[in-house]
Amino acid sequence: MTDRTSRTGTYLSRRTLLLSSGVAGLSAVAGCTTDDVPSNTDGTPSDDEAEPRTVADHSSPDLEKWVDEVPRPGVAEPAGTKDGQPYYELEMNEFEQRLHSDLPPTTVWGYDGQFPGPTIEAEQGEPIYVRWQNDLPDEHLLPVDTTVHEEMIPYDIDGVRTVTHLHGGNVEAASDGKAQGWFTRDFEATGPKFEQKDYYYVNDQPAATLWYHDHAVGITRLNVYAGLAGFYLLRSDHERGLDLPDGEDEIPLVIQDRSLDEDGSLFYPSAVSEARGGDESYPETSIVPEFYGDVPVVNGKAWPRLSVDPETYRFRLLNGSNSRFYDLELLEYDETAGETGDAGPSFVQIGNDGGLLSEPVEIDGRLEMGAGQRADVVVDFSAYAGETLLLHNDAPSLYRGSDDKNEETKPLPEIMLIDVADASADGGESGGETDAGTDDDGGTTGTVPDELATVPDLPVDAAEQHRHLTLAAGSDEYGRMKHFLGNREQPSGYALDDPVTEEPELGTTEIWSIANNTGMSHPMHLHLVHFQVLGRESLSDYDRETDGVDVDSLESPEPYELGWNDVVTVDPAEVVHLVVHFGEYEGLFNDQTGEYMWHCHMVEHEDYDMMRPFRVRPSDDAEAHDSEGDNSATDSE
Ligand SMILES: [Cu+2]
Repeated sequence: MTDRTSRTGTYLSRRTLLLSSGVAGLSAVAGCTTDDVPSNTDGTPSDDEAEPRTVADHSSPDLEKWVDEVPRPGVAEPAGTKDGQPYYELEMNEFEQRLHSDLPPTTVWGYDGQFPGPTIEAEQGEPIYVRWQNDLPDEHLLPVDTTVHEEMIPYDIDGVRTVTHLHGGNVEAASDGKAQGWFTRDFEATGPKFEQKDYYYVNDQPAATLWYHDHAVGITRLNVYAGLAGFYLLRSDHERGLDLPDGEDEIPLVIQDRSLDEDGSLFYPSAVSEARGGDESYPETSIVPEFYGDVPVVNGKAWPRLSVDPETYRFRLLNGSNSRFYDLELLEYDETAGETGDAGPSFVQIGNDGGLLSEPVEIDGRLEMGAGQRADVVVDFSAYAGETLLLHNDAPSLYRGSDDKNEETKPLPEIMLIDVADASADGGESGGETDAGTDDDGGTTGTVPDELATVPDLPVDAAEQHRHLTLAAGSDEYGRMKHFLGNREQPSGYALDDPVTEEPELGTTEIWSIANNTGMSHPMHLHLVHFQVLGRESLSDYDRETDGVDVDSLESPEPYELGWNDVVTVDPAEVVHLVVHFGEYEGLFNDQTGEYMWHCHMVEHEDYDMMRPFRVRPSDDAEAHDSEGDNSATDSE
């Protein structure tokens, strides 16, 4: 009762505060239902002083499911050449796009008028240049919390800060798209780490499903949510030689979750709900701890359906959501009854974040994807002619963490419907296009070869450095939850702008052990490099004072964690051990030095404050050589 009284007092003080500052629309604060929340869409102009809106107060319109066909993202075309290489200009802009047939068009952001942005088709060994142009309006589409990194962000400048990161790109530091390398429209203002307008992607790494997305410090969550993301498919002769499904049978699918208003506009919360700790002490417009939308959006369509023939397809799956985990499986589905049945065709995983696996892996059960992760999978629909399947997700929002029961973090089970055409309709619908695949003798993997690529093991014993890293939770001056990255020397974590603490040497192999001291799972991402997952152990078994890992004693990586990864999920109270090589390795990847980032890929966490730089320093040999040069120059003076 005491608590109840004090909460009432909280509401009153909040109400008083808002009234005195002349802000209308208090029902969200007073915890009323959705019906009572004034809509921005009732004809009154909405402006900066719109009422705070939390996820708990909001429900998206009740849309009919499985109406629209999943579109394919467009393909980017070079604008010309630069230094003899293809040169792209991709413009970030604001436009309207229909996310569902029954909704008015939604104002979104994208690249070249597309959400998701056009796919860049790149070729191994053929570098390209990209100029990421910012042509966005002066004002952000979504509510901006100006307390996030206010010490380093000039929130009063005109224009929206953006910077595009090629996720999974083994690229030079100046083209990495780091958080503080932002720029506004026409490069009018630039961040302290901005270096150049044209990014150079050397494409000297295995063929892989990469993607590009915004990375501007403090507002990445908002820029990505508004739509700034797209695919970057790196291909190679080797991959083509595998004769995997291609053309119409290769489909990139980016899975996102959004919340929408009745007028079709994107909803993103401007305040933290009470259930997540929000109270009157929080800033007027506040970053939220995580974001979970109630509408699945695949390639920019809400509740979509995908029509396939009863044959083998290649799906390039990308979790492009802000915070949400997915645990995916195809289930038989009775569309009339709205009921799921038995398991459908399994995912046969052929590639991971950083390229092809050594051999196909049939996923027995669910395929897990944290934010930012890709899964290159093959699915054989030949036994499901005429059937309907559901792409089903059973991951709770906070995943294997705590506090996953409150209303705003509810799961999103239904993602996409798949209609498998009748076998008899195949010839008519495909317009005479036929696929090879008559030589299927590989059992469950259909036309997929037994050997896909050479993925050398990184030798753990050769690791020259063992980094003991931490994920930590804390709070800010307003009492809001905040996450940090730390290490053995400072387990409670560092600020983004504290001096660089992780400085691997080019040409060396390291072990990165990431210990999760928080109450929820985090998908951890390293820029520049791809790593291999050695395994997991519980925090209680982990000795952070001792270097070296006994791999045999660890819980093995999941089947979908084999090969080259750039994101790995670390659960609460566990340690994940990675082995990573910095620089070229057995003809794979390339040498780069300089500053990059590592961070949680839940973008709400990345913004606040789960992101740190690391710096790859030149090899000691090179440094010795450089200092010799310096000395001789000094001598000659
Ligand atoms: Cu996180």
